[in-house]
Amino acid sequence: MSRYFSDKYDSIVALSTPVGIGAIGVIRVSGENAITVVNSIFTSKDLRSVPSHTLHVGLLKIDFEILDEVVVSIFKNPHSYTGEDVVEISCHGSAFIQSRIINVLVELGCRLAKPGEFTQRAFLNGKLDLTQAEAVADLIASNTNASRNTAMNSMRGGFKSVLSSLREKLLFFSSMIELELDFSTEDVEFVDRTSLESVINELISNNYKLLNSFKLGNVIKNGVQTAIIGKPNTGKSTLLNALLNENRAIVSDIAGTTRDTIEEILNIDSILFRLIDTAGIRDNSGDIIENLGIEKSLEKMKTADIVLYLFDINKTSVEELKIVVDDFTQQGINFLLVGNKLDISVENKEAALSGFPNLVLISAKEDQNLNELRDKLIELSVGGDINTESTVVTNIRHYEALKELDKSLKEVKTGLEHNVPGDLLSLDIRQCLYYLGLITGEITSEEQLDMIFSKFCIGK
Ligand SMILES: Nc1nc2c(ncn2[C@@H]2O[C@H](COP(=O)(O)OP(=O)(O)OP(=O)(O)O)[C@@H](O)[C@H]2O)c(=O)[nH]1
Ligand SMILES: [Mg+2]
Repeated sequence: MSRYFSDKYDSIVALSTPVGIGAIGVIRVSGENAITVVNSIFTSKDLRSVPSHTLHVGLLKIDFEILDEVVVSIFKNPHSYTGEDVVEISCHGSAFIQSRIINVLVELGCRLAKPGEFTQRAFLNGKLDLTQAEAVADLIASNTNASRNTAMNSMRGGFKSVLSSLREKLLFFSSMIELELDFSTEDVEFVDRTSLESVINELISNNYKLLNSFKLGNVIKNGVQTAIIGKPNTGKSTLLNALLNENRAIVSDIAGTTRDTIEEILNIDSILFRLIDTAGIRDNSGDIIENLGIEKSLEKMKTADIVLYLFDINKTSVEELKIVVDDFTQQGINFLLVGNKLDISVENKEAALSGFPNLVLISAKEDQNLNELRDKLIELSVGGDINTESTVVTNIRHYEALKELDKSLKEVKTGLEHNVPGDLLSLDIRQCLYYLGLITGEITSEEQLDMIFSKFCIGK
């Protein structure tokens, strides 16, 4: 039963640290009555009269039960994460204590927070726009320098400010058009069309940079599925081990050693490659298990972002490679040809193979040219440029809206070129502003917000 709240002003509570035993646990409470309700079980002083951004040590007690000795942090609205009154209780990290305190707070009228609800409230209270709120989840999920940097940049308003400068330019453009509309009866072209065109071109090119950054953004966020494919005994497992710098996969000179796929993560310059070692592909192996492995290899080949096609340079003819390249090209597979066993190569193969694109010759066993291979992997996945300092679009929702924005901007441009009346141009500009609003959350629906925030963890 609620002792303190009506539904409208409910206060939410959740454990913000991971569930389980730890040195300390942090329980977060946010809402109009957050301070009052914690105060009702805090025994050492009256939290309602302490200043914001202060810490207080004391016992939490309900009836005759001492719940724990805790440190309470007080943040008063609007200067808190959610924009509401927030209390963070740092308690001892016992799972029992944490859940007991939360249960008591719920008995006193708090409601258990939904995933991401603290951040959702921050958004609803105007503390963050949607790009910043989404970046909070990305920051929590970040696992490399690059993913940390891009998320941090967005969370601190980097993407927001790029979008607001686009928005300002659009508004400037639209005000020029409207000026022209106001004077339309006077039969003069009040606004110079060339300057309008230069503004719209600038907008298109700025947006294009954002769209272009998504290739990198996607790779930073999701990693790159990289399948090592080739005939048996070409050294696929040896290559996996060499890149990982550990003996992960069994290597032997028996063809058909690898039966099942093996997946491991390799970090090159902050990009995570999901390396997949596969069973060597050959016809009629006669072994059922090996054939199943080969089927899996073919499947991985089709779904991978990059296929490393490994071949033994001493046993592979140029004609054979040409067939492979044609086949990959036809299937639209992003591939890199990797000639292995350079250390025992008797003839100089480099000249013969020089006509092939995306080729690197290595020795997996003797660690020759593996850095060149790493560079090629980066080049193939992100075009070689990993600049996480500038704004990088990592979110598919943003990317889709930017694509629509691009279409609308181009419609404005075509309209200008065909001298369409200003009121029609205005409509297209409004459409552009709409797509910007979708990204930042100025235009959104409850369902969309629920969908976005449901991906967060509880307590954030
Ligand atoms: N000389 C030389 N031998 C290599 C090199 N790479 C792999 N080998 C040898 O080639 C043999 C096969 O290596 P694996 O890594 O097991 O080959 P694989 O492609 O995984 O073979 P399957 O799993 O059967 O498809 C082993 O004897 C390796 O030591 C290399 O760069 N140079
Ligand atoms: Mg193998």
